Amino acid sequence: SRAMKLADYQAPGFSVSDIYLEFDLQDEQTRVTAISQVQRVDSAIRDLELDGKKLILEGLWINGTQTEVSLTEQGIRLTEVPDQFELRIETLIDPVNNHALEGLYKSGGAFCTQCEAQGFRRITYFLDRPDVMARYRVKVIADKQDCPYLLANGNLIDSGDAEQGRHWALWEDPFPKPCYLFALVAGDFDKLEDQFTTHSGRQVELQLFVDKGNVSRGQHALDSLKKAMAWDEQKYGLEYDLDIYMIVAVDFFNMGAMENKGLNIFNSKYVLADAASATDQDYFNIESVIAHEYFHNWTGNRVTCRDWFQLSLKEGLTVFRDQQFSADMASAAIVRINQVRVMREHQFAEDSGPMAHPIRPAEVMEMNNFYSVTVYDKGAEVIRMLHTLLGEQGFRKGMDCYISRHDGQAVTCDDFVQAMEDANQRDLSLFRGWYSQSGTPVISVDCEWDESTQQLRLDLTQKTPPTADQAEKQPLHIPVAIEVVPVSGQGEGRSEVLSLTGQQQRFTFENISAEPAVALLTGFSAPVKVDYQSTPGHQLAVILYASDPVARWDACQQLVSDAIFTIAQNDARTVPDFPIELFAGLLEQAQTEPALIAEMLELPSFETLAQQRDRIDVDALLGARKQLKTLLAEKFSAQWQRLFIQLSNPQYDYQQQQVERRRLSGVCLSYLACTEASLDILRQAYKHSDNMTDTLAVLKACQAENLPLFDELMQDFEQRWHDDPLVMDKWFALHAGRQHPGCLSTLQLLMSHGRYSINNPNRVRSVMGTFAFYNTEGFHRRDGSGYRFLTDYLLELDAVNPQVAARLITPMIQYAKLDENRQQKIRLQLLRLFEHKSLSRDLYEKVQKAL
Ligand code: B3K
Ligand code: ZN
Repeated sequence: SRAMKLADYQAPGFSVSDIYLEFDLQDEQTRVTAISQVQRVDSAIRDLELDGKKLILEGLWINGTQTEVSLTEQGIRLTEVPDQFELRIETLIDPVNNHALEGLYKSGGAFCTQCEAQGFRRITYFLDRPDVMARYRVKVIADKQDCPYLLANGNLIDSGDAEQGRHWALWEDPFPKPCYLFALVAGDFDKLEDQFTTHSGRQVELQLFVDKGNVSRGQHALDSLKKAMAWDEQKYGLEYDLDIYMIVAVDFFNMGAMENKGLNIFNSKYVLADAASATDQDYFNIESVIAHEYFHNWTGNRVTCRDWFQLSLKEGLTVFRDQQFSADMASAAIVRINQVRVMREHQFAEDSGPMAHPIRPAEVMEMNNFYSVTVYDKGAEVIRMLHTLLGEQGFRKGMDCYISRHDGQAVTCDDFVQAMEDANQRDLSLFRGWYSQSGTPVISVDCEWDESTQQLRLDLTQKTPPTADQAEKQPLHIPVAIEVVPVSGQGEGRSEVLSLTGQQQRFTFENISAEPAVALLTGFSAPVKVDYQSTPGHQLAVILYASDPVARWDACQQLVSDAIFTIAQNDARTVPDFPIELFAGLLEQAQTEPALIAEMLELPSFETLAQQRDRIDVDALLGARKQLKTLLAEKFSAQWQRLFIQLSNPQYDYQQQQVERRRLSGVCLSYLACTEASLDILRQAYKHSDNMTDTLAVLKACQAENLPLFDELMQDFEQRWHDDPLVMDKWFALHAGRQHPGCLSTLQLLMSHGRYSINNPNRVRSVMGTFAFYNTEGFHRRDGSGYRFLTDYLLELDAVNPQVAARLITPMIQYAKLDENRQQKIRLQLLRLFEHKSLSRDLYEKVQKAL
């Protein structure tokens, strides 16, 4: 398998204006008839090559004449075709045995599809590339009893009965689209219905399809959809464009959801919620994913990607839009803090590992490997920087220009930046480097305040370390937001966005009369690391007096990180004093800003800490973090207890103030669990909880501290929830994440549990995903048994579902920061995979890069 290169892009030689698809749905043998109207657009290209995978070709006709084809590596070739013709293709496919969950497959009793990025070629032979856009008419035929609902993109135009207890429906989507946005669903569901009237008065039917018996868990998703529709009109002037919007929740799904035109298909995890079974975080995620897929209707569907290297064109932009939406719906500061965590824990790690790539990759072997935290989340950060540089209004002007200029087209990231430039008359040529350069820039800061001249001088230097894919790096245009606050807390602070464009640059501030503390990168204004030796005193001033909540949280994290590293290095019993003073202050104020203070009281995760050093000592770092946690728990045990009691809520409601209190109360519990006297509190909290958020907080606290109570409560939990797969995922994850000597045998047990199935990605992620990503101690066992365990499993999983397997390997390829012994143990396992005969392209690409 070879890599594809962005530089080799060629426009298609043929276009397809219209396609008619007919599906005769049967479990193991579905017949697909595809009739396309094909036109040659490049007279130099004589043969038509079509993509196809795992298809049985039953027949192919050009203008009604049956024609022979030759097979290619990718599909088929039709030689010397006419300039314009009707192409009819009949294929057979096998949905029931399709466990890769790409193309047409069965989820439980329902037929459904997933075509992005290249799944359509598993349905019929076609030009499976996003710059070929056609109008679709789709006829779905299936058994009436098994599949009362027959759905596809667009509007229903006809339906009727067929022989042998079957029936059919005919759908038409008026908007030309790439085949990755095609979708079909046939099955039996419960349906929730609602309506939305757009700004210009269009009446839209909203339909949400869920598994039978789940109606009461669908309301939040439907409400979220209406909020998203209203928000996009108000914020960007973008309205929905069809008469119907359907969302179907399925249990077997590789990712979160899919934005198919007019027919979104969702992982049920991002649809179903009620107080008893879903956490506040679940409610939040549902709202954000529902919005994300809805926002794709404009940023992705109406304006789509020319080729898959441009994926961030739609994903970075749509993630940015869903972040803006979430910030408006909930607490902006907390939403931002969590996004910063994602960047630091996962994206920085990707940048420093073997899969490093720019947000617009230049080379791809398996496209599914590039639905990455870089393309998505760093992509969103790049859009955010544009927003920062152009301002709210300038950004909106650029968006208006982008949408009106490219509606109905398949375009590039460059087209997007060009629209931003043109609408604002700004030169963004240096900024464009963010699209082609991978890696995390490091900004070093040299800062001096001169009392006599009242000047503050900042020297900023940027340097991007080489990455696996790129040795040479250029300076970038980096917006560095800063806030200067007086250390004494007396007097005014100052906020500004500095534009760092050179490798080194000096900024001078006049009239700084009192000693200042400087907060750098406020709001996380760029996806970079900052190297700045501040003092605990200055960090404290930022925590106390800065106006930017993200900067306050960040200073707090930095102060605590420094303490953890000090403990780890000294291997010492001595803990520096400053975190203790800090916590005393935070605990006192906790009630005034519960949400922010909860985030501040949360110790930086192991993953975040790991990204701050070139080499890490896993054991020392885990030990130090634990030591600090226990110390803070004991020192303030009375405060944690008092606060926890004060925070109890009346009956559960997913409402901001309650969410914030529950979050803080969960943090209290996590400290309380480290103290001896807490057993009764934990037990009572579990017993009296009326919602999943509080219940899970108890279980997590017991798990983290390995309390015997954990097993007792988990048994009770299993008894209550064993019939509910989404809740059982939480149970699986709690077991799989528990750090204890027997954790590998626990994993074995979990995987032989009656509710586990290797065919269901949610189950796999909750057990093996949690283990590999978050059970640091177990996964990184010195003897390498954690790595071997994951590898054994990957070999099995890869044959079933390569996409999910390739996600799970992530923690094992990011080994550069580990000690030599662990690195060697990992390489041994990677070699095992590499030598495996039938390794998927997905895993092959990652393993080969990691070795
Ligand atoms: N566009 C889909 C992701 C498709 C992933 C294919 N492997 C969901 C989303 O980002 O909205
Ligand atoms: Zn998306």
